[in-house]
Amino acid sequence: LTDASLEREKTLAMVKPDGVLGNYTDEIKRVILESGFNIFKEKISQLDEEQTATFYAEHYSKSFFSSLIKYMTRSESSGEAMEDSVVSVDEKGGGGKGGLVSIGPVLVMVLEKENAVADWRALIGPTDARKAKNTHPHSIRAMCGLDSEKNCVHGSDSLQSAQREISFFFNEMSSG
Ligand code: RTP
Ligand code: MG
Repeated sequence: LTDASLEREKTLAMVKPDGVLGNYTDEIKRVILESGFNIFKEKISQLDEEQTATFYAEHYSKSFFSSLIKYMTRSESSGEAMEDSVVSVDEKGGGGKGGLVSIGPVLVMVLEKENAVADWRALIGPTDARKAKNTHPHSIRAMCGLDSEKNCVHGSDSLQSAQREISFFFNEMSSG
């Protein structure tokens, strides 16, 4: 760690399964770097239902909670992109039990810059991607989101959330 990286604010960014499977990762990372963030850490991960429920625990009582779990774990088939990803996993023999195996890969990144939490939230735009397309046409959710659920990316909503979410994904003893 350099002194500079210790001082700069950090936030957790995630490209959700629709963003990864829609091949938006490179474009999103280009926008991140052009906007002055440093990508301090990154990894591809895969959330199961329990991990998603923990990550989004604040929404446990919301009407959209079970739908959110399915979206983030990609545990329910819907649409052609989904079926394509299922087929490719099966062809690679990814733990198939004779049936379809669905996966919801996510790319998680620790972004750092001055005012990282608020600036990343501003860059991704409003939760509802349909609204983003109308009112924030240059936002990331306008670029790759679909609606109020399938919105392509996540951003920590406070410094406290950022600390919790960064340790949720990056607390391994071996990581630097
Ligand atoms: P995120 O936490 O993923 O960055 O999104 P956010 O702060 O903009 O929105 P939040 O209220 O925290 O909601 C978390 C995620 O739940 C899904 N959602 N679905 N169907 C719905 O009305 C609805 N509302 C929210 C979205 O995937 C949202 O990002
Ligand atoms: Mg949120």
